[in-house]
Amino acid sequence: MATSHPFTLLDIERELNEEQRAIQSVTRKYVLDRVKPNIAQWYESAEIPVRELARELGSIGLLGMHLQGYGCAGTDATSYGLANMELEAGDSGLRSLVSVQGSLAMFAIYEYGSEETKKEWLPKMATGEAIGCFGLTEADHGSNPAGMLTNAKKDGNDWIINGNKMWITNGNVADVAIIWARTDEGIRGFCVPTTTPGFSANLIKHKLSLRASMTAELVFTNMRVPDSARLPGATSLRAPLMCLAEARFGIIFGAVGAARDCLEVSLAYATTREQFDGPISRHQITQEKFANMATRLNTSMLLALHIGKIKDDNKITPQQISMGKFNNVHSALEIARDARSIMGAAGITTEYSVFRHMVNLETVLTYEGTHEIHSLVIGEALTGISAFR
Ligand code: TGC
Ligand code: FAD
Repeated sequence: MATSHPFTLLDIERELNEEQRAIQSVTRKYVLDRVKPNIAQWYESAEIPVRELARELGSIGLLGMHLQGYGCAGTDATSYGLANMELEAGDSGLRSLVSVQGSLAMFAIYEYGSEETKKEWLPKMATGEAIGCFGLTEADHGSNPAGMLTNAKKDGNDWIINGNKMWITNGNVADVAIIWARTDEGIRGFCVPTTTPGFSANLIKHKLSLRASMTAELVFTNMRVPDSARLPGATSLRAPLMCLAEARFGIIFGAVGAARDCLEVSLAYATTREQFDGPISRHQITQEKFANMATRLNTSMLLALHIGKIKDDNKITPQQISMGKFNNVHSALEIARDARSIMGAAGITTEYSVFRHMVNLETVLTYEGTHEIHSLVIGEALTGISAFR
């Protein structure tokens, strides 16, 4: 018996309502038509048409889709998760584009910005006309953003910002940057047009993972911004960490998408690839790999949907999100590695998606809180002891 879809075994799709299925199906079609035929070339050349894609993703309502008003679609969290899943089945870089735009940059403005800032930026970010980036990480402060050195000093009604941010997705193509900086009163967020004098961005080259995504260093040199650029609702490190919780939620589903694609591709390959006078799918070791992969995949999907339901009930905690990312990204990597091994030499090329997903997932394991950081969040929840320091 061959199953056409890895989720058929547990009939997981019965968990979804009509609207969620519709959003998933529109996103899946977009990925099939627009991303799958081009992604290998974008990945190899490390050039992705971010502006074009942003407009297309905006036109199908995927940018900031879980936010209400200001041109955003206002869907439930689970639908947003499912869209992330389909996007990441295409490539983690595409999901990153949508995560950074909607969950980090737009969410920061939506949750913490003034009404004026929201009206100025959110509608054009929802259509993809304007691209946002989110600058939290610094070269020496990745897992520990509380140690950031980028600083903002008050000067009359303005702020002068100095410092650097590192590893910033779309930093070199963004129209607007959300910048987190230390002030005399604590950590604050600023919404800064990238045309502001003193702002510059340098593309980070030679990445071997997430090549279909731009990553940049941001440099701020005596960058003067008015007090209206400050996000008034953001009054401590809690604000950027709340944004991260939004984006991590999308990754919980996204990782399932990358893993699903690996399983589908390797399953199709194994049923047609012959060795020792028959398909390699008949070998017990290969079947055990598929059993592990499918079980991990379905478990991850159930976890994602469970966390989606809690988020839709507005009861989600950071610890629950950490457990979702901790499990689902790690499982996706295991699935990708098994898929790669099943495909032998063919598995290492860009002709198939599995190696690309596998190396992308190495980044996904690191960004939005490393696997170790999430294990410590869960450990703290269980023991009551913080082991970060
Ligand atoms: P700590 O003292 O624990 O917390 C400070 C305040 O924040 C609150 N909080 C959270 N709120 C929401 N969500 C969370 N996950 C939260 N974690 C903590 C906390 O309650 C407290 O609030 P308050 O009101 O009491 O002040 O902070 P800490 O300095 O000890 O750090 C804790 C730690 C290590 C968990 C945190 O620093 C952390 O998560 N580090 C990882 C950094 C990280 O994930 N960076 C990601 C950068 S963005 C990115 O990678 C984008 S990738 C592109 C893409 O998504 O595709
Ligand atoms: P480090 O923090 O130096 O960690 C190195 C190792 O030490 C890891 O294994 C880590 O788990 C471990 N470690 C650290 N502290 C502890 C501890 N207390 N206990 C146990 N182990 C620990 N950031 C942004 O702000 N915006 C973006 O748009 C963005 N996009 C990114 C895109 C890409 C492609 C990449 C690769 C990164 C991006 N990041 C972004 C940065 C990302 O969030 C950081 O890389 C991540 O938070 C880890 O920081 P680090 O790389 O400095 O690693």
